[in-house]
Amino acid sequence: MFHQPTEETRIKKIIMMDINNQIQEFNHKNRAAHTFRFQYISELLSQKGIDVQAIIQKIIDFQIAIPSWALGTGGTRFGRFPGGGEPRSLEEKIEDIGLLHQLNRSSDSISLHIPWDIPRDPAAVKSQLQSQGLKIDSVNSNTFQDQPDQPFSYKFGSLCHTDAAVRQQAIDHNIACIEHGKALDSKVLTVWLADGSNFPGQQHFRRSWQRTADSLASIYQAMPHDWTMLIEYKPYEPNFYSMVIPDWGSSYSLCQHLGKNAQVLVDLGHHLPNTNIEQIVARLMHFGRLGGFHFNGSMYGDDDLTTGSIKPYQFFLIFNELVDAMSDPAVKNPPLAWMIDASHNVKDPLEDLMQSVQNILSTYAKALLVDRVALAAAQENNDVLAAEELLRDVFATDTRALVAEASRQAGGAMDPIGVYRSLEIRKQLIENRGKKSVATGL
Ligand code: RM4
Ligand code: MN
Ligand code: MN
Repeated sequence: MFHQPTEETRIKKIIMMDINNQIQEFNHKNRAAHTFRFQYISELLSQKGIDVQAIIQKIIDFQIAIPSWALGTGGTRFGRFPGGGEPRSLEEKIEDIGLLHQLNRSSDSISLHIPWDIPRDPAAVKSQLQSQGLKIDSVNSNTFQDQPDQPFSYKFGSLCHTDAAVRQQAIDHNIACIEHGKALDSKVLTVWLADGSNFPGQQHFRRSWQRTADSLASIYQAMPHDWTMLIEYKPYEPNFYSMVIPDWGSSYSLCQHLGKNAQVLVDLGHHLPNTNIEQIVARLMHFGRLGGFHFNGSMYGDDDLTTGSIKPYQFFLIFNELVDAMSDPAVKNPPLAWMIDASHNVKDPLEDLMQSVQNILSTYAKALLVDRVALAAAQENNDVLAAEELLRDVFATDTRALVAEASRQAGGAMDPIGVYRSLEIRKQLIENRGKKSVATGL
């Protein structure tokens, strides 16, 4: 059941109201150091003819959705080590995201995973979202786990299953997700399938593909005309021999088959080591088929680490392609849905999310600084060194003061994690929700 505001949530709301004052105080205290750093980068960029305020506005406008399933402590198949104060209900998850958004002004939406977070009382959810300045981004279906009350098992797949009754159950679940989304004004359904096989011979590649394509078509037909279906690929896990949708080419082909409202979703961790993700991004945008993006950090696979923590240069090169295509009027790609898809095993989930947002924004800012005219000239002249150095120079530029300034101008904290720590927010959440509270999700 959706929780009515209880005494404890009422108390916490009072604490949250105070945060705005504390943010302003904190900003004021650190003003001198910030001004020094901001003036330095502003002068540096102005000398290059860059409109600094235009860059700041772009950073302010860049909003990243937070998934409802990533507010608790993540685990591995070996264990889980919760830090306490996890949100116990959808209402508390929305509160956490509202808090994040107050701090950084860049997390204005939430992605829901069904059935981990079923909005039982959509009107109440909507009014809570509104009061916290938030909205629903996408609804995400889950046919990778069996629910206690479902008649058929997904052990051998969902939309690809050999049994039509299992496929229908998975189709119906996706349609139910669309209904939940409609009630909350979402317009995006994200489909990630765990379907695949663990052993050679287990699954017929062509037939399982065709069944998946047909099932997706049934879901696509049930979608309102102004909705988008995002199809996410992943090379392995939970199936290790084959996945029905392992790569961008498979997602792309399904989208082509379904229609113009189907788009590919790139999750950064869903690639084998050393894959040239920036090239994939450029290809998909060239085709007008990149619809969504899941940010996270990866060492080997779907590690779901902090965005930008492992390969910051590659992350910058990916953003460079995104910005290049987004700023090219010849590219007819729709606006992208940005989301963090991470799992927090050893960090405080809220701190980890803020760290990811900071890394995303500072990397986006770098990509905005690339001199695209000079880069194109170097490329046309085959001046390899000049082209590479243009990128490396921007990558080495410290853009954090631009992000801090954007947050300050938007009413947020110049140092969101600093404020969060100095206010001991996790301690307050533990006091309100308990040490052993458990969030649904990863
Ligand atoms: C998958 C994929 C999906 C996410 C699930 C929880 O690996 O990244 O986007 O919904 O995990
Ligand atoms: Mn994902
Ligand atoms: Mn994933």
